[in-house]
Amino acid sequence: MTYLPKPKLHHPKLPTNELGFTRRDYEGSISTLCAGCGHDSISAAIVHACFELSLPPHRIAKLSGIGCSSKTPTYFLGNSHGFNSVHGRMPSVLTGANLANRDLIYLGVSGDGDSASIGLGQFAHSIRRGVNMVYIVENNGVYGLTKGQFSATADKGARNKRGLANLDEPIDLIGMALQLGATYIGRGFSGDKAQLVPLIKGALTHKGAAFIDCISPCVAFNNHVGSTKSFDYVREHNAAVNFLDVIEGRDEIVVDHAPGTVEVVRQHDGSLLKLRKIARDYDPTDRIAAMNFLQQHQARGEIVTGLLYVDPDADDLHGYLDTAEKPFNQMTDAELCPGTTALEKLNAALR
Ligand SMILES: Cc1ncc(C[n+]2csc(CCOP(=O)(O)OP(=O)(O)O)c2C)c(N)n1
Ligand code: SF4
Ligand SMILES: [Mg+2]
Repeated sequence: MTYLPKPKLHHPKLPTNELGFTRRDYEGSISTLCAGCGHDSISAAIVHACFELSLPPHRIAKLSGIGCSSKTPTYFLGNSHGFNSVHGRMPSVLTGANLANRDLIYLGVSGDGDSASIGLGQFAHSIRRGVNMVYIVENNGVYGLTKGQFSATADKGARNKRGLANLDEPIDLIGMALQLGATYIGRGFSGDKAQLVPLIKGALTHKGAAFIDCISPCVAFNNHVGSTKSFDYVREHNAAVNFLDVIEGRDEIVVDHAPGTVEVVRQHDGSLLKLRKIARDYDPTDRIAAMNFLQQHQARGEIVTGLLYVDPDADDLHGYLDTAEKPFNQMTDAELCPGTTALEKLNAALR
C-alpha cells in the first residue's frame, strides 16, 4: 500500500503528555481519503484519546479489514504495531494476536461493510467471546471503497445518490453487541469529537469487549438528502443519552454538575467514567433497559449516542480460559512445548 509520510517537524512548544510525547507522536501518514470523510475525524479522535491517556505507542496493536475505514490505521499511531488483514477477517486475526500476547492494547478498526456483511460472523464471535479489545466500526451505510453500494446498516427506505431506495431492513450493530454480551458499548458521531474522544478513552481503559459504532458520513457517496447517514441527518436526529469524562484513577473527582445528574462508574484499572446524564432515566449498567431504550428511540427515527452500556466488573477471554500471563514471545522452548509425556497425558485425558 502506498502512503505519504508526514513531516516530523513540530512546534517546540507543543504540549507533551506524561511520557513526554506530543500529539504528533501519535499521528500516522498523510490521509489519502476524500477531503471531509468522517473516517479522518475518527482517526483524529483516536490520536487525541491515546495522547491524553499517555499510552506508549509500542504497546498498541491496530488491526483492520478492507475498506476506506480499514485503510485508516495507516493515518494514525504510526509508531504502533499494525496489521491490515482480509475483508471481514479483522476480528479473528485480532483474537489470535490477543491470545498470543495479552500485554498489548488491541484496537480493531472496521467498516459497516467489513463487519455487518462479510465479517458479521467474525464480529459476533469476537464479541461473545469477550476479547479484550476496542472494536470501532466506522459506519457510513455504504461500501465507500467500492463506490457506494448500500451496506447492511443502511436504513430501509434510505435513498442512494441516484434516488433508489434501500429495500432491506438494517442490521443494528449496537443492538447485536448488547445481545452478544459486549461489556462496553457506545455510539458516536464523527462530527462530534467532544463526545467521541472520551468514548474512545473509556473503551481503551475497559477490560473486555468494547464496541463503538461511530456514524461516519461518506461525503462521496452518502451525504445527500434522503440518506440517513449524512452529516445533516445525523445532526438533526442525534439523541445523546449522556456526556462522558474519563478520569484516570489518580485524579481527584470534581463533580461540577447538579447532584443527581452525574453518575460515576469505576472501571477495573481504577479509571472513572463520569457520566453527565441527559436522559435522566437512562441507566448504562442495565443491559435489558438499554435494549428497550434503543428500540423505542429507533422506532421514532432517533439515533441514540453516548455510552449506552458498561459492565465495570467485566472479565475477558483470558480470564474465561485461564490462560498463561506470559506472552508466547517471552516463553522459553520448554514452556511452549512441555514434551511428549505431557502431550500423551493430555491425549489420554481426551479419549
Ligand atoms: C473478499 C472480498 N470481497 C469483496 C471485496 C471488495 N470490497 C472491498 S472494500 C468493500 C466494502 C467496504 O465497505 P466498508 O467496510 O463499509 O468500508 P468503507 O469503505 O465504507 O469505509 C468491498 C465489498 C474485497 N476486497 N474482498
Ligand atoms: S469514498 Fe466515502 S468512505 Fe471512502 S474516503 Fe471517500 S468519503 Fe470516505
Ligand atoms: Mg462503509
